[in-house]
Amino acid sequence: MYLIFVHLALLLNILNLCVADCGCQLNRNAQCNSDEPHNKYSKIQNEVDNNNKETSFENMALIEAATFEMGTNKPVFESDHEGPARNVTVNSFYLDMYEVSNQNFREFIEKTGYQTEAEIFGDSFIFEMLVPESERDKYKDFRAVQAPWWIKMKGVSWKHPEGEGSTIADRLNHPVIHVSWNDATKYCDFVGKRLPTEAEWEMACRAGLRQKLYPWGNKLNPKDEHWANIWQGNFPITNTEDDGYMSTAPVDSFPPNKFGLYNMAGNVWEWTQDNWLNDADAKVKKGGSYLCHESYCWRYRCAARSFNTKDSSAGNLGFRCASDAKV
Ligand SMILES: *[C@@H]1O[C@H](CO)[C@@H](O)[C@H](O)[C@H]1NC(C)=O
Ligand SMILES: [Ca+2]
Ligand SMILES: [Ca+2]
Repeated sequence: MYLIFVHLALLLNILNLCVADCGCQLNRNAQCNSDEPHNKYSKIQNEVDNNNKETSFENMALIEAATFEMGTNKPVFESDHEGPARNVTVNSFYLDMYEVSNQNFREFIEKTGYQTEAEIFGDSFIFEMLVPESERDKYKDFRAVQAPWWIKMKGVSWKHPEGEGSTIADRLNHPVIHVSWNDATKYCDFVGKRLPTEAEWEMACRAGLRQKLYPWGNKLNPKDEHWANIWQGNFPITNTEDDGYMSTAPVDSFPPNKFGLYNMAGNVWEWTQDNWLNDADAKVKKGGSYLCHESYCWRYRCAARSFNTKDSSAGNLGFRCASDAKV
């Protein structure tokens, strides 16, 4: 009976991959039942030489070792394995206060000549509303099957977030996007850091609060203010931009949580070190993004989680780095 249950759970999980409704689980090879392995492209060739091992703790928060309740007993998305709540102990570590910005990432590229996977593949996923209306029809065959509001667009990369004509010059303080897990790992390594584990990330998100939904508590809009960059309106048709942003916001927008961390909820999803279930090619991401709305992707909660394959990139997925604290 138990085995049947496990098999059913696995099957449901696989099904979930194929019926993912929200684009939260968008992967480079977003076609289901395709026999193309998502690693059909060769592995990244451009190894980064890290001669910059001295970690700077500037703009990092020291998070003291603690035991915290990870996950929830009231999962919103059962198939995401948000539960059960369990006590997890995490050692002291440092975490970037901000998502890695375009400016940060550009410095890395300038010093290393690194090429991201989106640049090597020649495309990345972009939300349709960010493509000029006059051009959207051109891409009708390039939409993700299960999440047609995602367009796999040529020429999209971290420095051209909406394709060749676009630039990051006007948003250097916004989070870098269109970076894969492999790219994020290379960046963190170069600055003498690493990606956070999921437990570290979630403990940092909760900032000492027990079983609260958001980094600041349970109310989405305390004091009738916006505390995160998410979606307001009717997804995916209208975004009222009530919080001020249709797409990414500067990495220091909105109030920080009690640990001094900005945009743990919303703005861009953030890669973590952990594998998704037993799949070493898929990595856990946390925090939700500017595309999340309670009606279809209520994943800007600390307990929420989703994943992408390591080589995937999209316009709502970034990262921040962590570092061990010397004891
Ligand atoms: C975690 O530990 C605390 C303190 O011992 C306890 O009160 C709480 O019930 C534990 N939570 C879980 C989910 O086991
Ligand atoms: Ca918004
Ligand atoms: Ca975030």
